[in-house]
Amino acid sequence: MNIINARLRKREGLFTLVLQDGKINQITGQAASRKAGPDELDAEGGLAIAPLVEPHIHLDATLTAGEPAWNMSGTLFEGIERWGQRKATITHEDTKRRALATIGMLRDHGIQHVRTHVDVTDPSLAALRALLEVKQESRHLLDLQIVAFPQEGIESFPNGRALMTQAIELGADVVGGIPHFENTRDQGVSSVKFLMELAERTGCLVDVHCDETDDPQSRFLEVLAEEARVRDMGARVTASHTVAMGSYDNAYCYKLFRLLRQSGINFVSCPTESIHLQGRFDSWPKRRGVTRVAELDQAGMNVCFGQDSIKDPWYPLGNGNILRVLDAGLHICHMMGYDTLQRSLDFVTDNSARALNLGERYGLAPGRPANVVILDAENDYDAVCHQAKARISIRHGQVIMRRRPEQLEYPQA
Ligand code: 17E
Ligand code: FE2
Repeated sequence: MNIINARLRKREGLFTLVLQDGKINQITGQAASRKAGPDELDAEGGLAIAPLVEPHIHLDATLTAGEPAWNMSGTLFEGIERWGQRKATITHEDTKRRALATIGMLRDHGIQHVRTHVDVTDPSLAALRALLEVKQESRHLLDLQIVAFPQEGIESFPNGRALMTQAIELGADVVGGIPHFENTRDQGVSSVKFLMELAERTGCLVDVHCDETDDPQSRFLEVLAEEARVRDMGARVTASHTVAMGSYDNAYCYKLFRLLRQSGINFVSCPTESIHLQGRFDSWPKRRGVTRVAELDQAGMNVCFGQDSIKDPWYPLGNGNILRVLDAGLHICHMMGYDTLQRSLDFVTDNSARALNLGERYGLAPGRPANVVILDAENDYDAVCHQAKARISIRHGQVIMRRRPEQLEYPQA
């Protein structure tokens, strides 16, 4: 199949993408727009991009908001408490049904690569077992990475270390953590050492919920980065949230950034989630409660945006549209300079793919998988400005989603 009349990011003109045997065979420039022949798909001047990526979501918790009670304070801590109540009632079927429904929402927004955290502070590991099945059953729609996420702690939860180890043995791809939630600072530090050791021994990637609090004394990021540096694992390690960095003073950050650069770790910010959950213990002025996204980016570190939640105990909204999160993130993080807008899709495509270590499995280039999304936009700036939608999603050379553009009518004209 050929995709014709497509625009490409950061390039002028129209292009044809030749897809063959599930791979991108070649990409060539067109002198002018032309009509589609048989077995050709007309992008109609839309922007062809590598699929959107969701680098941070909790598919075991989505679509549970209000069950059995709503998070009334809007804090992370009440979210964890409410989730604890819901967690007591989860079943295999219930988890699979909600995860698959959410995956449908992600598909509809052109997402084909997802990293999900799954709570493993549950002696039965029921959610993990369900998500391992979901991963297989949704392969035709997206690639799923599963993080063994210790929601209630590794050191502070009964048998926490054993549950993490068992989760990796069962087939989780990524080792998680939550050092700021452990009972003591020492436990936070030892949890990070434990999880890095586990990842190094098993060859897994790492993605830690790190310093998801406005407390400027929460400084586990430096521990994670140093562990990554000495083990030479930085490219395989991601620090998620790191919102305490939004409360660190500049003197500490100056030193911290030197270590972060040396470590080469990746960052995920979830700006809609954090603007909602953080700042809750402030009266006025209220902190933004997001990490230093623009500063990390300017310092040459890899940073991307994730949605985190869709209607769960932490966040009652969300619809699978990562471009909505990009829009919010650019606002919240003071990132609407012209240069940043021109490459804004980096934060939901290439940067996220790098955090997920997708390597050659991702990108619009000959030899890569024939996974392509056509956005209803001419370029990055236009995509954010017009809140573009994914019009067509192609996976392994097959169309898996096609959206009819909305039409406006003006009856009086
Ligand atoms: N769990 C957590 O610790 N933090 C979050 N933002 C979510 C779940 C969604
Ligand atoms: Fe999260």
